[in-house]
Amino acid sequence: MKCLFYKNYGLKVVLLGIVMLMMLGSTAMATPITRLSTFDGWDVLAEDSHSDAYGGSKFEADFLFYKLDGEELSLGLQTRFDVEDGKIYWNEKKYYAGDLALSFDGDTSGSGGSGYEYAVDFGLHTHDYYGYDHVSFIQSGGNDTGTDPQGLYGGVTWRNDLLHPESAPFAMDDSSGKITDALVSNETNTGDDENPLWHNGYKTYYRKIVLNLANVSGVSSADDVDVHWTMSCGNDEIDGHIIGGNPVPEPTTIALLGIGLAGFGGGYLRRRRRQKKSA
Ligand SMILES: [Ca+2]
Ligand SMILES: [Ca+2]
Ligand SMILES: [Ca+2]
Repeated sequence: MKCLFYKNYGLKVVLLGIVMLMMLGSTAMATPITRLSTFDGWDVLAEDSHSDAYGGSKFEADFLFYKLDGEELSLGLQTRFDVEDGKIYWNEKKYYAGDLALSFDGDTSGSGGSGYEYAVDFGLHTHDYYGYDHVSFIQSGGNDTGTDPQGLYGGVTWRNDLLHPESAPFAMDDSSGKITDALVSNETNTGDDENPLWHNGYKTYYRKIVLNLANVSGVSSADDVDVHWTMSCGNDEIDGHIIGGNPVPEPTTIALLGIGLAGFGGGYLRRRRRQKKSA
């Protein structure tokens, strides 16, 4: 939802009219992205914009879901990026899925995603943006293997060879080690259509993990949980935040509402902000 704030009430009616027309337009053009039926019964942790990825649909992160049952935390990612085998080939270049970044202390500040001290590795083979360098915490002969065993890792540092650095953190570069399995599920069948990868006209993929928070030192279900995910270019990202078992919508600044409107609004356009929705 786009919100505008004006000082000049003389222009208010005119600008509100324009905004309403834009909203009607975006509604008419909206893509019918809804939750996969495999996430029926889960809560929405974050619903990202369904049309904000650089490079288009193949890079769209759409939803994070969660379930909290005592100390057992389930997290789900729904994205049109291929997180089944973890890579796509597009425009003569390969792109790779990142790891799921987690923080349990309510603080995600710090450069390069250093506020995310934990990662769930999907066990995928990961490269940097240019596709030259493997990315993993397991070093072999001085070279990354590119693949870590799936699971929850602590003491994580991040590798951020991103085209869009604002999407950091990307992939686990180092770690104090694997804490526990995370029971990754990436069944091909999305449960929605006859062709299992298709959902409402788009190829759609998902990953599910289950963590027992009792395995994470000093963490309980009542604590803050921050979740972040992106891919090797950073073309899109998604962020979720749970406090005391409830999701918190997080505002994110958008680049520009539109050159035309920005020009028209001029000095009256004080602030542009996108509020990430939590349905
Ligand atoms: Ca998106
Ligand atoms: Ca943190
Ligand atoms: Ca990895």
